[in-house]
Amino acid sequence: MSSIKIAKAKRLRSTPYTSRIEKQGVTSYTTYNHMLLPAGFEDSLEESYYHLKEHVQIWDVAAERQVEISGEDATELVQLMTCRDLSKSKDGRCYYCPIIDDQGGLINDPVVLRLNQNKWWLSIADSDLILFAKGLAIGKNYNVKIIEPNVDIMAVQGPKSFPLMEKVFGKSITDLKFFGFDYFYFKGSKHLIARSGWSKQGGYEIYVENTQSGLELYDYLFEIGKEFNVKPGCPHLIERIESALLSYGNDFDNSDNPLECGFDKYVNLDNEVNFLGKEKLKEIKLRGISKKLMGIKIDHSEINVSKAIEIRINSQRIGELRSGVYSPTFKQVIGIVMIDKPHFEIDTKVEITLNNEIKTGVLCNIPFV
Ligand code: THG
Repeated sequence: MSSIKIAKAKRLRSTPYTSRIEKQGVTSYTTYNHMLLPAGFEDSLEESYYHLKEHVQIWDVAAERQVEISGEDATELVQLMTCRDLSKSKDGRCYYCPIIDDQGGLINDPVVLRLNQNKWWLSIADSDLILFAKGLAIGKNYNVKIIEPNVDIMAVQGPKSFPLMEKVFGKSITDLKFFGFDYFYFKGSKHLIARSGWSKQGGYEIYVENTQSGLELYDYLFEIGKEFNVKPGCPHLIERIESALLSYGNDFDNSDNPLECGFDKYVNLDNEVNFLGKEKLKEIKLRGISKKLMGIKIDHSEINVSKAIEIRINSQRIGELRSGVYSPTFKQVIGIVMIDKPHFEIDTKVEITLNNEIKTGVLCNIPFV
């Protein structure tokens, strides 16, 4: 593969951690919310995969930007944008929420944090949710304030994140439940920390507001993390596909609805909660979906996906592959595919052309087992 430099600019924002990860050997970036998101370090993809599954990594995920919605109509606006019922939500909890438009098309899939009744953070995937929120607020004449606050997330991921974080913040941090958050002190500065992160290896996300203290904490985690074999890392292609953590813009986008993407458990159509696209989703549910996001396993040892790749049966297109990687665990290529009706049945045999050769794949459910 050729390696081409990325041209930095103000528009392509750096993070407070950028200078540190560049000293630590970052080798590639992607962009996310108009910001740099590290995509690899000096270790190979497989080395970092095993490291993440056994030890602990610190990730610069500041590109997961916050959309802060506050004011007396904040809750109504947040609920208007998501098909997940937030009526029983609680302060100090995170909620994974599909954000949809009036047609039921997905706009984003943030982790939503309820700071309090009148203040929410939407920790967004890669689309300009803030513009959608502002447009709705203007149209609805809501009394809300919508900003992107200075919050730069640092994730601590991997099984040894638990002893590492306990060493820094004390025993109480291990009481945090999955998708709960609370405030913890580091050398006198308060930090919001959630038990969450874009891996299934366990860990935390530190929502750094006090940059100075956050950078000290970053350095400290590496200093005292030596005994846990801490390394810098980033969201991991193999791990996230195996774990079926979906990526907006890759696996789904505005042309897909939450029922097609398997987000059924975050779709509440049976009560009085008011959100955009609700009637549309009811219609779709009644009629049945016309395509479905699934997994695929392909007998092959490598793949590089930079655009959708056609999936066929007897040379007829029946869908497309949207993400894929060689999995050292399954010892084959695994991928995320969108498959048209009526072909979205598990164990269906399909064809895909990789490196000019026709390969055989089998459809399966996600997460992969
Ligand atoms: N953390 C934070 N912000 C984020 C992400 C994150 N913003 C962008 C992106 N990631 C949003 N996408 C996801 C996708 C999946 C999950 C979180 C964010 C996730 N899902 C769990 C699962 O699938 O098992 C749990 C969901 C649930 O049931 O509540 O964690 O990673 N801050």
